[in-house]
Amino acid sequence: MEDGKPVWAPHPTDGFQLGTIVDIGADSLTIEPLKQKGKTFLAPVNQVFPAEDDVNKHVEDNCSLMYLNEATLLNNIRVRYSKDKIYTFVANILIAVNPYYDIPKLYSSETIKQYRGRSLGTLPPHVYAIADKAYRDMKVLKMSQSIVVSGESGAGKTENTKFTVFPNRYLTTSYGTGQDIDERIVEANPLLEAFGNAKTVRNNNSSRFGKFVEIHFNEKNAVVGGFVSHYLLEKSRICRQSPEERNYHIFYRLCAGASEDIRQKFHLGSPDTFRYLNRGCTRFFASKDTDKQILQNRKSPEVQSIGPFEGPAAGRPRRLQPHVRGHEEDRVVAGVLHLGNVDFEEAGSTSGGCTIKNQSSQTLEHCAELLGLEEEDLRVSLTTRVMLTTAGGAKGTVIKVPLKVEQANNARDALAKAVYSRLFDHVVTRVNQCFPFDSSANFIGVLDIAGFEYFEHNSFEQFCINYCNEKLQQFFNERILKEEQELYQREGLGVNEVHYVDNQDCIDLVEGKLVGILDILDEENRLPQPSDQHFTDTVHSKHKDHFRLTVPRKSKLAVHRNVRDDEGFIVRHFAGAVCYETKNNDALHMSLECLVSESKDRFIRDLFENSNNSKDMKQKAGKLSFISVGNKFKRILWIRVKSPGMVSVLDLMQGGFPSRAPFHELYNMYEKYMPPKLTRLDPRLFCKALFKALGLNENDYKFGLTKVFFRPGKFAEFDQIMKSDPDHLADLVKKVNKWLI
Ligand code: AD9
Ligand code: MG
Repeated sequence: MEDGKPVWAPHPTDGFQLGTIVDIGADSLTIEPLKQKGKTFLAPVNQVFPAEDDVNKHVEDNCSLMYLNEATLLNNIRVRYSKDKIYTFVANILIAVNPYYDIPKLYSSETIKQYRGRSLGTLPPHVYAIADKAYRDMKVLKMSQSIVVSGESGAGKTENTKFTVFPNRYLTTSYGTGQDIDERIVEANPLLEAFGNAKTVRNNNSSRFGKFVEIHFNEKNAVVGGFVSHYLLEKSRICRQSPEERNYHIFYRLCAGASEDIRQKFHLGSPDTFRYLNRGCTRFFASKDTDKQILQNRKSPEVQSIGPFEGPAAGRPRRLQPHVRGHEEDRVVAGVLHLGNVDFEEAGSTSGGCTIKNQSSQTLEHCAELLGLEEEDLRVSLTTRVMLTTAGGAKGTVIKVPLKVEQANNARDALAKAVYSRLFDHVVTRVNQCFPFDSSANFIGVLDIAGFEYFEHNSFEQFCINYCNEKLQQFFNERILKEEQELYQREGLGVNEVHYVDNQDCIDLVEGKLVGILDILDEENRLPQPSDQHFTDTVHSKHKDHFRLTVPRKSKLAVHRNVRDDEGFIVRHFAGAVCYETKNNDALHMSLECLVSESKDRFIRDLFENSNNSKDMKQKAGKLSFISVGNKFKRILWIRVKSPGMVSVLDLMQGGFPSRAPFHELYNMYEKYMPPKLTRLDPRLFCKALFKALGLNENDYKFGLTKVFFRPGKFAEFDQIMKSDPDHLADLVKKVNKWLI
């Protein structure tokens, strides 16, 4: 970095701040902010980055920045954001910033038309440009394509997914067949969101499940149908939410939006009367469309639609008419609410067990009625656990073990979680019945899955999400690497190697055969008496000195709960270290599972019979695993919004030639400094002559077919030389002339 040149330095409170280096220490630099002269601060050497000459200028592709680094990238995005330009490329990756308001015309049908059939980079960055590339690649390569949307909560993943695949949105509008598939997909989405989205502190409509939406096309590349797969619904939310968060939308919509008839039939009251709602936030949000509708009409479109599954377009013939039967889904939702109100107290006897509190007896009755169970069976199954004993040689004797109050609370919650998550599986299956297709040639899939999560308490749910992100990151790295290498090859650069640090060791730690955490967990479950503690010990003993794994310190785990200091582990992910607790209270006792799967109610029975994922889904996606999703990504385009991933991509690109500029652009930029003899050359020769004359180090740049590629920071150095003082420039011109002769 040159003396006096502006740099970006990390500021304790203000992200990156523009300043100049005023002193250089052993491993830190003293920075004087441009805006506050004299108020210096210290910054680590490796986190100070050179700034562009004009920090107010912005570019559509970050790769055309002269200095491409974390700070210039963020600044470019910030400058664009301030002008309502929320999309920016980094090569083939699209970065989206959430504007939190509707930018006029950004998603209009004119805009859709503009992007149709246009190559990436010919129009300003947009999610439509990515969608169109996916479509054109599918058409040309005759291969299914996938778009991965990732980022932290509230970043805009789901909105961008919707702009891509849903009606009046890109793919179905541009390439639909004129049938009403597009509309059906859009009608089904609110239903999915009602059961799978919730208000959190970060997003009033946060998706608490991951989804892979496929839009299927026929041989003629016209839309024929769709399919949604879902992953990892957040189950803990069903029973408990933090004070400012809510349960899934459907609970509130049912309480406030159901007809009087249904309210009475299902014994519904206000959200404040239910334990599964009243420990979180029970407010409705006038700003949210659906909540507003509930408040105004006391009618919720989702509640209307879940019964006969007709919704806003009721009356229109459907290609497939899901069988009509009452308000089953509402009934199960209500059943879960009543289940949550069942309270236990210590039994007076010496058994050490518990009984259901007297005042809960009506609740129990309602719950049993709604879930099609015998009240007495439910009572017994909630307060005892069936065990198979081999003691005393009496093989296979069934005994009932009384549960303590805490254990019964856990059993009740485990049942609620199991019932609701099965219901969610069912909702997804019903949604899929709305846009069936007989056969399809290819699909375009969009993966909308939660980004890296790190809470105060992290459980298996976070572990799965973070593992998934770790896999995506690796896939992402490989993809970018491959794309960079392909570009270098296309441009004839003769460079194949890009050096980068990968995260394979972290992935091995999770999914390694036998010794991986997932296999250890499976193995534990096969033991006659599996235990959290034994599982945790095995994980630690199998990975004693693993760089990615450590034993948590007491203080980390035992904050609010009575947790032993060794009941967990810390995994060092690409995006940061996370401490996971291994205590599991979610296990559904066999007796409870048997009870519900033998319910008198056909609907409930079916939920449990058709096990976790619908048959449809099993056939389509194979065993539900990240790998099967991962394998679907034949060609990948990415929409990224989160910084740890972005930083790691930058690191990766820095190993190659991250900055690039087409010959004609360089020509236009420097033409005015050069003699006519040179400017008469075509842009490629012009650049060649110029570079030769400048005597630039050939390791710092490469000439491709259409562009010049630069090593990190070298584009800017070249620019500095070009814009240096007049004497130097005159010298340069002489050199160029000489070289041309
Ligand atoms: V979460 O991980 O599911 O919690 P997402 O999906 O990343 O999260 P979402 O798409 O739900 O975030 O966006 C949050 C809110 O931001 C939306 O409800 C919109 O109100 C708002 N948003 C996001 N993107 C846009 C946009 N391109 N234009 C306008 C937007 N508003
Ligand atoms: Mg979302």
